[in-house]
Amino acid sequence: MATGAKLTNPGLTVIVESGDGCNYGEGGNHFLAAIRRNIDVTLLVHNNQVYGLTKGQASPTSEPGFITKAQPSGVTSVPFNPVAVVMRAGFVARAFSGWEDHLSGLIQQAISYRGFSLIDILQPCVSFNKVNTFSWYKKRCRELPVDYDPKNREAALKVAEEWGDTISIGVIYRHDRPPLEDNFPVLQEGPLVGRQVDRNLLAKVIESYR
Ligand SMILES: Cc1ncc(C[n+]2csc(CCOP(=O)(O)OP(=O)(O)O)c2C)c(N)n1
Ligand SMILES: [Mg+2]
Repeated sequence: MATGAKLTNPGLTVIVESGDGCNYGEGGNHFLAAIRRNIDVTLLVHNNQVYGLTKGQASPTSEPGFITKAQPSGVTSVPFNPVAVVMRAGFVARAFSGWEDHLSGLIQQAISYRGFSLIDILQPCVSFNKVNTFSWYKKRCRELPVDYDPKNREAALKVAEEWGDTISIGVIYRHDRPPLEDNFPVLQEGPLVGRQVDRNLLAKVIESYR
């Protein structure tokens, strides 16, 4: 829906909000397509490392060994690393919901970036995740140093892979690449939303399917 809205009316600022399960699990195919296309939308993922709404099944970002009603012997799959995957697009940040001012600064940067931007926001699920709690994240989250260069892809991959006693927070990778809208031939004559529909032509198309 976000891709459709942006392509029809590129003047819109499009922000998508969703969970780790919805984005990296159920909607994973859309997520990968958006990265590859580099559509100019901002994706905010509320990553609590669990399917919360459906009452606590493991999500693609759940920790190995995480025990749930659906995974009683613990998760055995390797967790998905969204931050490392998005490096095919252009703007990827990791945030912590406990640092509101820092997070709002990241959201501003992501919105002004032209192309696909992801902020993976680490945040607790107080009902169904008793492992990755507020204090668990608080103990580990560290802001990236001021001299960190988000254009350095190799360094960014290392930071993205880091997931243990320290989890880096901030803009991990940023590189400029033309967004999908710039390369979409039909948009070169202006946004679709402002164009008139040729009713006669439309009637002919519909007629051809009868
Ligand atoms: C395609 C599809 N599959 C399954 C569901 C059922 N469903 C609704 S919410 C949800 C879990 C969402 O988890 P997450 O995105 O992590 O959000 P949270 O509740 O943790 O914030 C599922 C499986 C759905 N809505 N759509
Ligand atoms: Mg979730």
